[in-house]
Amino acid sequence: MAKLTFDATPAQFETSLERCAAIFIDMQRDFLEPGGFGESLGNDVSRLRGAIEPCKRLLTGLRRAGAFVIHTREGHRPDLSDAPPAKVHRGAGPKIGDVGPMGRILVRGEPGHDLIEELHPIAGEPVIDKPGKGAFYATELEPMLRNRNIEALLVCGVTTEVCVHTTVREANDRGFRCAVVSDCCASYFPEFHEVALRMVCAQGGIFGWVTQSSQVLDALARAAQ
Ligand code: TIU
Repeated sequence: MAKLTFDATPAQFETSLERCAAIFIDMQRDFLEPGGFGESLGNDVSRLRGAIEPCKRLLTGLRRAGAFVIHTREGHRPDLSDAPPAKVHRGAGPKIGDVGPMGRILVRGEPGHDLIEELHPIAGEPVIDKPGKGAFYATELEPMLRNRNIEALLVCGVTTEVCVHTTVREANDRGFRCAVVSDCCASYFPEFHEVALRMVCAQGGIFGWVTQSSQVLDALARAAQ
């Protein structure tokens, strides 16, 4: 096993290249570009774009090291049969399923639902389509991780306090150890980003660990030697 060890809060994170997976959560046009779901909820989508470059750099290092990379997308079937009415009818602006500049909002197969071009998956990187905020709810993520004997997750994506946090909580309760990569996550609310990260690693790491992409990149380079 190739050891993967890096500094994190509240303590050093130790796993192996073989037993960890990196998960990029919802880096979709619907959240990062104007005219999608994020904006329909009243958000300034430009706030998320700072995470793109760190994610790109980390993805390059992960691929070079041969790490297992998974992407997720939040979205619904075109008939919205998997979209709870309580979710569809929330908010004051356009709704899930309405037509916007990037096609129907948060609907699978529409341009806005796609991952941003900078972070498109390559062959061998599964894409999980999820109807909820957490990546485990109503998806095949858990068996996919168990089948590969994965025990640790490197978590990146948007938004920190919504889909990243929900996924980390779901993962933690299932026995996976999560290291959230702070500069590879972003929120429409900078203060929520900061507090969400603090919540993950408070109380001795109640939900997991928090680190930076530079730490993970150094560790990947060491592990791949
Ligand atoms: N609204 C918001 O901050 N996030 C979401 O609705 N989904 C994700 O975080 N992916």
